[in-house]
Amino acid sequence: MRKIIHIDMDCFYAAVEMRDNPALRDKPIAVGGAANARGVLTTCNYAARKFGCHSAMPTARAFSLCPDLVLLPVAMDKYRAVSSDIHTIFRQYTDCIEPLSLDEAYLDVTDSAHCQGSATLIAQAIRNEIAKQLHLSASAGVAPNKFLAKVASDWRKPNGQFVIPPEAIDNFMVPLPVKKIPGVGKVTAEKLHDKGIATCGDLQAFSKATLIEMLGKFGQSLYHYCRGEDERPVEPTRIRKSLSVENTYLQDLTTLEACQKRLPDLYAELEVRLEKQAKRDIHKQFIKIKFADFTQITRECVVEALQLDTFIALLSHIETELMQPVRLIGVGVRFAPITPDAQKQGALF
Ligand code: TTP
Ligand code: MG
Repeated sequence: MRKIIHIDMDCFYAAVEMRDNPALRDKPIAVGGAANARGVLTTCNYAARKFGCHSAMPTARAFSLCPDLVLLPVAMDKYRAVSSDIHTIFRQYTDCIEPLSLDEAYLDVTDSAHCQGSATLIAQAIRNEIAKQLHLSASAGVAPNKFLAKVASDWRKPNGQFVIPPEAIDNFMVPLPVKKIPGVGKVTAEKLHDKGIATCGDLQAFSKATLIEMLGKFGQSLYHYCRGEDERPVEPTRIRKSLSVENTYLQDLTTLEACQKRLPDLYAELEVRLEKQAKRDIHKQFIKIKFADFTQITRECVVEALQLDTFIALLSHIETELMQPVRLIGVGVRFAPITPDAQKQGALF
């Protein structure tokens, strides 16, 4: 039986901004892009959430809900530095840490000797250290697996923790709404609701085969999740080797020019994704094309720095006469390997 802690910082980017400028503390604040540039909120504090503001909401809409909202630009480097400090605290308790984003991580403390081996006390201690050293609040979930720990960390948010011991799993799962399962978004939830399934208890009545038929591969995970089962280990060395974004087009693209026109949008999205993670040296850029018959090719080249023009060049090197209609374009980068030193400094997330 494992002991897993899932830690999730409370309104992370907004909390960092409030900490660094106490005058903001009692105001509704959000971090995100400007209203006039089709910006969206990356997050907002709890005062703003009371007005109905939330992550991914268009900034213009947020201002219409909350005219006094204080909007701050996204300061990624600052959040990365704080994230690194949080991981330094984690590492005092275990090396088995799997970051999910800057503000979220799984910790496997099964073999930790700290706090008499109590995962509950370790979670408490980590949250205390985060509060004491960094003046930020975190929430934690403690459970025998990753799935339950993640659900649990949301249970007493903000600044709380919730423990699901093995003997409590069955009672916890039966009434749990399906939309609390990570990975069940709006679409899946609606699909399930249409079948009269609202809770994990409802889901438990379905066979694995039926769930797979209904939801594809995710149906198999769901079969286990709705019983509170999850065998996935915490994977501490999830070092990204590459990062890419891709898009499948509603209508196949039939000319090189039509393909080229799609590159700036893909490039912009790639830049956003790169922004969100630790700074890494980029070694290569690649482009991936999937044709109408589902065959695909990739082309890549070594680069010193990321450039849109490189993708345009890679695309034009693909023999146009061989081209069938294109259904998908992807653009991405491959990272240079991380040195052990950088690894120690926690530059992985
Ligand atoms: P979350 O943990 O989802 O949100 P949060 O920490 O702001 O709030 P909560 O108290 O509910 O945990 O995301 C962590 C950070 O990731 C968040 O502060 C901003 C960023 N983020 C985005 O950039 N875009 C998004 O759509 C979401 C959800 C988060
Ligand atoms: Mg969070």
